[in-house]
Amino acid sequence: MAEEKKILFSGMQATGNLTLGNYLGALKNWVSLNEDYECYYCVVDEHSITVRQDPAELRQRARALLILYIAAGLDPEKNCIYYQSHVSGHAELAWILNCYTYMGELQRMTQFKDKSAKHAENINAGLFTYPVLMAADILLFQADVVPVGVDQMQHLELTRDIAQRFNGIYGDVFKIPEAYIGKVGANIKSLQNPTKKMSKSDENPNASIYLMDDTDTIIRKFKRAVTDSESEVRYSPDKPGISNLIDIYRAATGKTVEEVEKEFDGKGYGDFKLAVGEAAANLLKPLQQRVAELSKDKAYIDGVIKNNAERANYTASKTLRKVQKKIGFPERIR
Ligand code: ATP
Ligand code: LTN
Repeated sequence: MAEEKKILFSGMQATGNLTLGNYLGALKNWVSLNEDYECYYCVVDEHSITVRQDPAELRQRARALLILYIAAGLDPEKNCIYYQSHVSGHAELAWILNCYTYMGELQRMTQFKDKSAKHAENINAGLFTYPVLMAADILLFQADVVPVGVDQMQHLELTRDIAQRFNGIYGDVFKIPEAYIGKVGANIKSLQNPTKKMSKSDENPNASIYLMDDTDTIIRKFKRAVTDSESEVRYSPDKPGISNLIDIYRAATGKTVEEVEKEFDGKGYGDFKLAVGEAAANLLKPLQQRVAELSKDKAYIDGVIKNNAERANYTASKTLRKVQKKIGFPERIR
């Protein structure tokens, strides 16, 4: 009998427009993982409301993100792609786990400190307990591995602590998840400040390439990318701007650093920036076309949403029932 696949869970927030960094660093690398793992990719819309959202915009962005998952190549027959808000187990388990998480642990979370400084007018309890909802996401599916960026490692550590604490009291209820360290995805930097990562919440639109940017915009942004005062296309720690552009070019074309350096030997930054812009635009064009096609096929997307929510609910409820029983909630009468 075939060995059962390990479980992988990840999620993205539907806030802001996804960038080339999100694509090259995460989404693009997720596509082949379903060969080795049973994969769950959630649009974490419940996390989004920790910051005030416009309802129509949230609904539209959540759907756009779900479509983008599929357009990037995640086959919804082979990957469970769904909205967090369609599986009530997330919120139910989060409540339970809240009672097994200490204030002190949450006070230490750097994302909470950053976000509460940024949204000083709305430091709500949800923002504080955000990591507990994330722990619930992961533990609900008994995930073995979780692909996350370094900024989320602290939340994953907390998830492990909560799971171990719970298991210590009630026996082996939760699988203890690990960070997924696969083939390391590209780490893309801001075009305006190449020592900072490219981020969808950057206030300067020239700092990020958005996945839906058109070719002219992409080329213009690369033209304006901050580099150095030399003119040699060479990969080096003291040339963060050019090194970032080389990384993007490599990721888009599959070439090696040596090949790129050779290709632009004797040419200036102008030629190189144009080539990177064209390569990035060519990489994104098929993705954009696929998004446009899928967006028109309402019946197909609605079908995916319905079927995958059912699948996710089925799996989630198994863990939830087990947890409820362990902690002493009364049995359901059928
Ligand atoms: P925000 O600006 O709202 O914090 P973000 O753009 O940093 O968002 P996240 O939602 O935190 O993105 O991350 C989604 C996924 O994309 C994560 O797996 C993260 O590691 C990856 N990712 C984000 N930015 C980059 C980047 N510049 N390079 C590589 N991977 C990235
Ligand atoms: N907090 C994450 C998004 C997220 C997530 C998750 C990632 C929510 N739940 C579960 C992995 C697993 C972020 O902001 N990138």
